[in-house]
Amino acid sequence: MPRQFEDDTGVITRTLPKTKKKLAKPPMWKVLLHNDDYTTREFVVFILQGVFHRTESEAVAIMLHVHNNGVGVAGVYTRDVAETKVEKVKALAKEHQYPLLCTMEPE
Ligand code: TYC
Repeated sequence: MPRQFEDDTGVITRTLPKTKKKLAKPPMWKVLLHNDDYTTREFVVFILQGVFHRTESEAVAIMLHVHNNGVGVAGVYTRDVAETKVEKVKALAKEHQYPLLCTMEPE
């Protein structure tokens, strides 16, 4: 679009440049927790509260969903944040010697 034009009566019209371009929403990633037979329920709740900032009742509901269904979403984040969450869960699981598996996939 021209920024400035003159019509047949001599009136000059100017269009102000856009000051706020809309940005595309970033792709989002689901961070998944996987069930296993050895990680304690309490540890999974601790992870969901500490790493994913879930309330106690949200954490218990997600943990039970994973326990009953095999996998569940701990949270949805941009890729960098999701990667950091996965690394934190891995480090804590290793530190506490649990086999808890945490992965991420595009939403
Ligand atoms: N299945 C585990 C138990 O019965 C609990 C558990 C839930 C483990 C969720 C991992 O991601 C998990 N102790």
